[in-house]
Amino acid sequence: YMKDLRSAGRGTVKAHGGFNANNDAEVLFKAMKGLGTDEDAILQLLIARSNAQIHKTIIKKKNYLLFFLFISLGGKFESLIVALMTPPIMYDVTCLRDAIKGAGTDEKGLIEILASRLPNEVNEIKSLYKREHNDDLEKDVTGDTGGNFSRMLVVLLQASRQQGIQEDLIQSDAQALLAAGEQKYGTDEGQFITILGNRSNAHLRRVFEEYRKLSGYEIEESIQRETSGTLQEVLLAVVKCARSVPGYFAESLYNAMKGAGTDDQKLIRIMVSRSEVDMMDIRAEFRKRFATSLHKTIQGDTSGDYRKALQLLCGGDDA
Ligand SMILES: *[C@@H]1O[C@H](CO)[C@@H](O)[C@H](O)[C@H]1NC(C)=O
Ligand SMILES: *[C@@H]1O[C@H](CO)[C@@H](O)[C@H](O)[C@H]1NC(C)=O
Ligand SMILES: [Ca+2]
Repeated sequence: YMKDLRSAGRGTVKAHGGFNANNDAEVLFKAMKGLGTDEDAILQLLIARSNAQIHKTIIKKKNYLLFFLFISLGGKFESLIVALMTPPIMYDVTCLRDAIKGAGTDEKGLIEILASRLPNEVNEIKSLYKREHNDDLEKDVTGDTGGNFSRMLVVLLQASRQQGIQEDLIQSDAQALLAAGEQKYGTDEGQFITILGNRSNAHLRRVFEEYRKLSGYEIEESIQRETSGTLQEVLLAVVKCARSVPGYFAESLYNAMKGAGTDDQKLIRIMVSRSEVDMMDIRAEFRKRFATSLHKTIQGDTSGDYRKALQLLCGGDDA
């Protein structure tokens, strides 16, 4: 499916037709060696290549390239370039590892990745995590989180969503959600976890529609009333992804930049991980939901080479 998405051409970063790994390695090497670094040359080249092509280039001059890169760039710009040079599944593994093993736990990072990735991607992430760190991702996640939030993350990690729409379950799922929340004193959180964690996105969209007819509420409103804290956050993320993954990321990008300060970690993570997948759709959703474009928001919130790189990943403005 990921391959389908990539070849559907909804990304802003694409494979370059006249690609030659030797030539690219040469250009990058020249841009990085000597005094100073030609950031512009690095950027222009990296953004005009797919991640797989960047990989073939790096393999050519592996150690030198990374060595020069690390001593040359620094800060947010370096984080972004290193992210661009990392294969997608490896990048997810690195972000998850950082979210768990860094100081404290980055629950928002865990939620973003586990709620939005497809079952087959989650499975690839788990095996690569094991190979890279010789640890079990599920064990690491449960070691760092607790309660029903932890249970929901485990269900997402099990990646056992049913496929398609089960017509005979739509009505009973909507009814079960209503009985577990609005119609109950307290909340049966387990019921929310089971339904939101195990059904396909297409099925969930039908359940939400039925839920609104039954109760008069959007499912988001009920989740907000019936749950709290990180469990609420992960359930809302799953609902938003079921409605629209690009919509979820457009909103996340908006939140990363709105107000004073910027969540650069999140900004980099989303801009890089979606650039080959669905950035065109994210841009369109951003424009639709907010009174401005993603390109202009980046313009106002960042600066220097970092801004230039993010805007290139954005791929253009939307009027
Ligand atoms: C988690 O959900 C279960 C099942 O709904 C419930 O019995 C339990 O009290 C919940 N745990 C917490 C900490 O709220
Ligand atoms: C669904 O989620 C629950 C956790 O609430 C899990 O125990 C169960 O095995 C999952 N799978 C199915 C098919 O319901
Ligand atoms: Ca209730």
